[in-house]
Amino acid sequence: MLLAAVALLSACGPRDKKPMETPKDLLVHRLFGYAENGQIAYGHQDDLFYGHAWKVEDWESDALERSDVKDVTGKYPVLLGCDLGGIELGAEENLDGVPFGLMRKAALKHVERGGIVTFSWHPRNPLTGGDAWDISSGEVVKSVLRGGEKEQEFRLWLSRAADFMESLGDVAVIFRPWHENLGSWFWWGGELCTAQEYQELYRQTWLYFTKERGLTNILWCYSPNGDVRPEEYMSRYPGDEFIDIMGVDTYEYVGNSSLEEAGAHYQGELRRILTFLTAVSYEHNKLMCLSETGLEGLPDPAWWTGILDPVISNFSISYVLTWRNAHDKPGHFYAAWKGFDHEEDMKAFSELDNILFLD
Ligand code: BMA
Repeated sequence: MLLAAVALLSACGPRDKKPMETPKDLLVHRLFGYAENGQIAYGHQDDLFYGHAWKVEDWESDALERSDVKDVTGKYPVLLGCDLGGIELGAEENLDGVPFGLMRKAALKHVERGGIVTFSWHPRNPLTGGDAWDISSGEVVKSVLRGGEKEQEFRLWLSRAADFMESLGDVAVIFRPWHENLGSWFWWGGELCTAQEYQELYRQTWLYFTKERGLTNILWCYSPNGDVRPEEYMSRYPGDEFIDIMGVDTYEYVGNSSLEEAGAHYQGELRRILTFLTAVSYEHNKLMCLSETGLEGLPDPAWWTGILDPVISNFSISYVLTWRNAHDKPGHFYAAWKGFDHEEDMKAFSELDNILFLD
C-alpha cells in the first residue's frame, strides 16, 4: 500500500501544480517529500519549554537548548508542538504556564535549527467563561458564529491568535484549531454543536486569518479524534479549500487491561484509522499526519519500536507527534527523559531509517 500511495502521490502531488514560491509551498513540499520517501518526522509537544521535572526559568536569556527528547536521543524532534490556549484572553502565558514570549522565541529558534512548528489551541469557553473542557452548554459554537451573541468578542479572540501568528513573520507553521471534534469533551465537540455549526466555526476561523488578516503562511490541519468509525471522520470536514493536512489524534490507554491487550487494541485502531486516512487524503490530495498520539507514562518498555513504529511505518504519514512531558505532574509524559527506565527504546526509535529527528 505504501508503495502504491507513494507512486500516486509522486504522480500528482500538489507540488506539481504550482511553482514553489511561498514558505507555505515549501513546507507542503517538504512534508509531501517525507511521505513520498517513506519517512516520518517525529514531533513532541512543548519540547523546548519544559520536560520531566525541569522547565525554562528565564526565557529571555535561555538559549533553549534543553529538551527531554534531545537528552535521550541526542537529537531534537523535527516538530515542536505548541498550544495557544489563553492567547484569546490576552494572557501572558498559555494554559500550561508557557509564556507566549517564550513560545515565539522557541518557535523561531526551532525553525532556524531546521525544525517545523505546529500549533494546537485550547481556548476558553467564550459563553460560560469556563475552560475548553467546559461542556455545560450546547450553545457555545452557535454563540460565536455570525449573528451570535458572542460574535464580536470571539473576533477579538481570533484577532489575538492571529496577532501571534503574524508575529512569526513569513515562517510557515501548521495550525490545527478545533481538534478532537468528534468526541464531546471540548465545547466544539460532536454533541455540542451540529456538523454545520462546526464547519462554520472552522471556516470562520480560516476566513478571518486568511482573508481578513492576509496570513498565508499557515497550513491548516483537520485533526479529529481517531476513536470513531472511519465514516465519521469526514462528517464535519470543513472542505478542501480550508484544509491542507488531514490528521488524527489517537492514544493508547491501558486502564484495567494488560499492556499486551492495550498495545494490540491501539495498534488495531491506529491501523484502521490510518488505512481510512490514506484513502481519503489521497482522494482529496492532502497531506496526512498522526497529529497527536502516545502512551501516558510509557509503561510499555518497547512502545516506540514494538507498538508505534510497526504500524506507522506502513503508512505515508508525514509526521507523528507525541504529547507533552509535564514538568509538574510526574506521571504525565509521552516521550522518554534522561534517567527514565525505558529510555533506550525511544533512542532505538530515533535511530530507525524511516523516522526523522533533527540532526
Ligand atoms: C492535555 C493535558 C493537560 C493540558 C492540555 C493542554 O492533554 O496535557 O494537562 O493542559 O492537554 O496542553
